[in-house]
Amino acid sequence: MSTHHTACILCSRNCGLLVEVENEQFKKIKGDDDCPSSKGYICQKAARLTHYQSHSDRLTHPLKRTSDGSFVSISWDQALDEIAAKLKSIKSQYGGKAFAFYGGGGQGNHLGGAYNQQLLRVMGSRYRYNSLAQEKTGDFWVNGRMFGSQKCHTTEDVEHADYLLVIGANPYQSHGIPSARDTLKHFKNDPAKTLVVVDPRKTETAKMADIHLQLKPGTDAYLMSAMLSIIVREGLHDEDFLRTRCQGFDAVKAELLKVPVEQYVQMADVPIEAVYQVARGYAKAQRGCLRIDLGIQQSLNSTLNSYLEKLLFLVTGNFGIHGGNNLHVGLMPVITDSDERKPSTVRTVRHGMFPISALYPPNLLADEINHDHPDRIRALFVDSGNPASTIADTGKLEEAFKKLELMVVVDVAMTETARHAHYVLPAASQFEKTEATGFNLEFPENYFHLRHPIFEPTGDALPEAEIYTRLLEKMGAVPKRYPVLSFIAKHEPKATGHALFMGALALKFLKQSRLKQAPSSVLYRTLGQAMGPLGSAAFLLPLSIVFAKAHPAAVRRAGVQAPSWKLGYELFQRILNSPQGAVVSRHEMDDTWSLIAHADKKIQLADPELIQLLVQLPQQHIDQTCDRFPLVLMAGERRSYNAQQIYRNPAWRKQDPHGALRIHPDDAQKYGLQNGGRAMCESEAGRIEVHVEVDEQTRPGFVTLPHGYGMRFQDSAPIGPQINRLTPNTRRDPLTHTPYHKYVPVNLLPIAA
Ligand SMILES: Nc1nc2c(c(=O)[nH]1)N[C@H]1C(S)=C(S)[C@@H](COP(=O)(O)OP(=O)(O)OC[C@H]3O[C@@H](n4cnc5c(=O)[nH]c(N)nc54)[C@H](O)[C@@H]3O)O[C@H]1N2
Ligand SMILES: Nc1nc2c(c(=O)[nH]1)N[C@H]1C(S)=C(S)[C@@H](COP(=O)(O)OP(=O)(O)OC[C@H]3O[C@@H](n4cnc5c(=O)[nH]c(N)nc54)[C@H](O)[C@@H]3O)O[C@H]1N2
Ligand code: SF4
Ligand SMILES: [Mo]
Repeated sequence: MSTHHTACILCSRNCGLLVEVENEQFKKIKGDDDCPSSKGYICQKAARLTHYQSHSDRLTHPLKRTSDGSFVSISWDQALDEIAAKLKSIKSQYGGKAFAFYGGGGQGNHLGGAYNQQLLRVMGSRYRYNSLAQEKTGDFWVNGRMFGSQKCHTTEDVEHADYLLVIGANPYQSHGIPSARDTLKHFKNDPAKTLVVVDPRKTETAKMADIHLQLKPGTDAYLMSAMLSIIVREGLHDEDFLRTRCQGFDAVKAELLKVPVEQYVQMADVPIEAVYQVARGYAKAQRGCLRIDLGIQQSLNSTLNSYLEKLLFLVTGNFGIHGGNNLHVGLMPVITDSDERKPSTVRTVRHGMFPISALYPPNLLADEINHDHPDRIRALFVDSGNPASTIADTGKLEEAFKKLELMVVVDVAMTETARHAHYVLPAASQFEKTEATGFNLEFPENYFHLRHPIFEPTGDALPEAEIYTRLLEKMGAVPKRYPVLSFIAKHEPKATGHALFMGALALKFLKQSRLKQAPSSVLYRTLGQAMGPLGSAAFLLPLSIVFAKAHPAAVRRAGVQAPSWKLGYELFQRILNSPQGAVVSRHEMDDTWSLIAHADKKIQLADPELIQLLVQLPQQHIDQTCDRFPLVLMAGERRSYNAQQIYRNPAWRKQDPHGALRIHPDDAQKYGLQNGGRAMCESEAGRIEVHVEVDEQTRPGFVTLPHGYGMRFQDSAPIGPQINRLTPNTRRDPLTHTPYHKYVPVNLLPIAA
């Protein structure tokens, strides 16, 4: 028996775990008290990680699809030789635009991203599609305008807040904030703290709240505008903060004063006194904090929602303070900047869509594959995602997949997407390789957790670092050996802290500039080889050096001590030597201002495109239901027993085996439905059968189906609802094309027992 530090890989929190292992199996899983970010916290899902690590649908060998649709096992060499040849022929015939990449990292696996993005570069393509562009790109785009770069991402210091406003999020189930349930309990039990929840359903989080505004779905833009209007009308805005830290408040104020408060609150259908109470309470709070998520990011007016949400914490000055909202740093840059106004912007062929944070919207992927233009997408790599289940309009996507000349899936399990691929490549699981999270979004303290491998890879599975490096070698994009670099990496004394190696590497890139397309693979084959099992993390060395150079005082405050030239190296060593996770920087609150990317270090409140969204609000439809589809479906609710597409074996669930549709008793009666009965749920995109759960907590007119169901297991039929058969890819934000998953007009018809 052995004990290991690792982390849960089911959600972005990546809580630290201490696991006992026996006979290549998890024996015991508990929260790791030594993990500096989660400090022992876990939720009920982590103890079942065996359902991810070892199950019968794990991929064990590279597979190739045959003409009759079945798969045969082939060797790695055959698979990668054939894929390399096909990629090269597609590139030479059609150019880089014919290639797209989907996914590239999930809830806990972000090292692979450093390797797979090299393939895009080598193919000469910019088309990275990723789930973040199903939720967060509206937010990133607004950040670009307000803070000067899409890299400027805001976070929330929930734990130290005394007034927490949660809009469109259910952290009790979905987490996303540190130690969510404990933190919420503090709010519930501490009379000095106030919790407000804005949600059409009385969720587990709403039940703990002092005030719950059970608004009409899709009306948050009206509610937030009304709150902002009340705040400026009553002079509750933070004059001092707005003058010293922001630009453009007067223009915003002029628009907010025009808001018809009563009318907007009526549209949201919540009590007006409660809205005044919340607007005043939040504005006057010492430490007011705002937490938002998919409820406003995947519903009507989502980009405007992202703007209004930020105005709420900026206008009230709840920014750059303990217990407020803040900008943050990060060692591994998951969010990048791609300002579409730059001439170098590459747009998609069919929709002319630009990238946001270098990501293209999944909502458009099927259309960009399935059309007649010679520059359409012809080859697709999918890694760490299951788009056949998770992108809007599954039916359209399945049609599009048939048009691909090459489709390759890299996954740990046989997914719904993999079933459509020409080649399926088995990745080592996140407990069988070195891995790390990229979602370290904390401020003022930031962490990094490099997890060490615990098990041997299953069958022939390989880590992504090895898969992509081998593929690039076979494509002739990188050499296999680097004798000089490897020699230096192996023999460099500790005293020079990899400085000689970095110097030699820079020289190599200077001489052979095409290697700059694949720096992670070069590091992996040289320094990585000298690092043993942690070799795929070699690319963290230059990132650590850059990070230490940018934030030397914060890195030193975190306890890393070394002269400036060696600080990055020491930080790298700390990361390698901290299997329980490491603190990498400790900032001072005032560092927030230096993180703003605008040259004047001020926040731009009144970008004309943002103001325009606000001005246009009165022209938007507040109700998109109709006689044919009279109910609003939230397609994709986080519950106790869903975890993305990660746990495939249904045996992990203690309840809700069917992933039932929740409906208010009055609606159940109206539509002739019974608790435990079945119904046909239909939308303009498709229809699926669902199980009915009558639920007092949801708002009449609003029904919910869970995220994270609809997978097949051991060749079974789909288990639970395949929600994206119901979501049309046309219902989306007009600017960013993020889907309205939380607002799908549907109808329900009873199915006789
Ligand atoms: N258990 C579990 N946890 C998860 C995941 C999982 O699969 N399972 N997935 C993870 C991922 S990838 C993400 S992105 C997060 C998402 O986390 P959340 O966004 O917190 O989760 P959701 O349940 O999708 O939606 C949040 C809330 O939005 C509400 N809502 C729906 N429509 C509206 C509306 O019009 N206005 C408002 N104000 N609220 C509305 C819903 O009732 C719901 O309570 O969860 C993460 N955590
Ligand atoms: N209707 C509707 N659709 C939604 C949502 C919704 O609320 N409603 N939510 C959206 C959101 S917020 C998100 S984040 C997406 C999530 O959807 P996806 O982006 O598709 O991601 P996951 O469901 O997390 O799937 C992760 C995949 O990675 C695989 N995997 C796990 N570990 C590894 C590894 O180490 N290497 C490799 N190569 N693969 C691995 C798993 O087997 C699984 O197939 O769904 C989106 N889709
Ligand atoms: S599911 Fe999320 S909150 Fe729960 S233990 Fe895993 S990482 Fe932590
Ligand atoms: Mo997500």
